[in-house]
Amino acid sequence: MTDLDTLVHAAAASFAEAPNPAELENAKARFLGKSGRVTELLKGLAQLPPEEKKARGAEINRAKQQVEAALQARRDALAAQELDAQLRAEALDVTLPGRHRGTGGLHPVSRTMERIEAIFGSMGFDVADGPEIETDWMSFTALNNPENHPARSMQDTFYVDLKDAEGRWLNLRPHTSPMQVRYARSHAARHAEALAQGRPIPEIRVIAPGRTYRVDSDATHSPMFHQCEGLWIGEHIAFKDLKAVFSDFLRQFFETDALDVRFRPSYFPFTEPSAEIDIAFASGPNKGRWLEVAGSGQVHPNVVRNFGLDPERYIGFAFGMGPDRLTMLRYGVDDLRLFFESDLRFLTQFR
Ligand code: 2NL
Repeated sequence: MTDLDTLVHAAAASFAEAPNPAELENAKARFLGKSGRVTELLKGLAQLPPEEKKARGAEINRAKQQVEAALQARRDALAAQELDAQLRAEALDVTLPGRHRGTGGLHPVSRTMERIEAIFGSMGFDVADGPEIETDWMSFTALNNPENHPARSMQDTFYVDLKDAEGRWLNLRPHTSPMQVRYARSHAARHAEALAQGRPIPEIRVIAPGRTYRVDSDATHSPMFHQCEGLWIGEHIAFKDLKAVFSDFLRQFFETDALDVRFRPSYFPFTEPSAEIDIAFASGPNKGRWLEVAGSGQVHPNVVRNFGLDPERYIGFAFGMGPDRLTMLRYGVDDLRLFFESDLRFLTQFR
């Protein structure tokens, strides 16, 4: 083996040991760099007598080409290794099922809320929305609830372990009535102005849909449920208007005129007289059965006074219904809890 063969072998071995491109370039420098072993040999040619130079130069160049070939081979091998590793790391299983971009849909109770808002909207009702945490006065006192009424108890109402800035205990509103009180009171300035000018006051015609809370939980009661209350106050708003408005609403909501509506005397602290509203379908699974769908009545004078209005002059009606129950009736759902379990197998049926 000549000294050049040894050199080529040493270079090939050294390239083979380089585990990555950076170390391979270091190894290259040791042989082909400015003071690498091959370069030193070429520089040494100058000392040779002219007759030996040509042959020795050709041998060194051949050796240099072999070293360069070994270098290129190792570069290619390392690049192939790297590509291989990358392909393995980024491997895709093209047989996996694709991910669907599901189409969203409205919750069935939201659909009901939207229908209620659209129907009452078409009858000129405004829609009011507001706080779910309320004061005692808003939830109970303003609505003529006696100081020791059981609805105020911790067995019925969720209290918040916090007082407001005035030191009053707060509750999760047990109905949406507080929002109607807020709405009526916020219009008091407009009313005062109209009165001062001898004009009739603008009517209060509003619905308040939203979440409400009570200590109650079974197949027909959820601690969080929905309510939609309505209020129409003016100078000549009578019980017949309640009957017309609500009967019309029910027939539009259930999309049928084959529907009996009954106003059955009842009692609520905030209305006098009061009535439970029942309906009976002329066909379908509930055919001929009276179903309770809302409470209603003529707003109690004390409540009108708490709106900031004179009960001798202003009168009207209010009603309260449960959109959860209306949704159950409309779609034939028999367990309220299905609405709040977020099971897509149930919810996607309403898309
Ligand atoms: C029920 C009872 C009712 C009202 C709600 C109401 C609101 C104000 C003033 C007077 Cl601000 N009344 N709301 C009146 C009668 C009945 O609902 O059982 N709902 C499911």
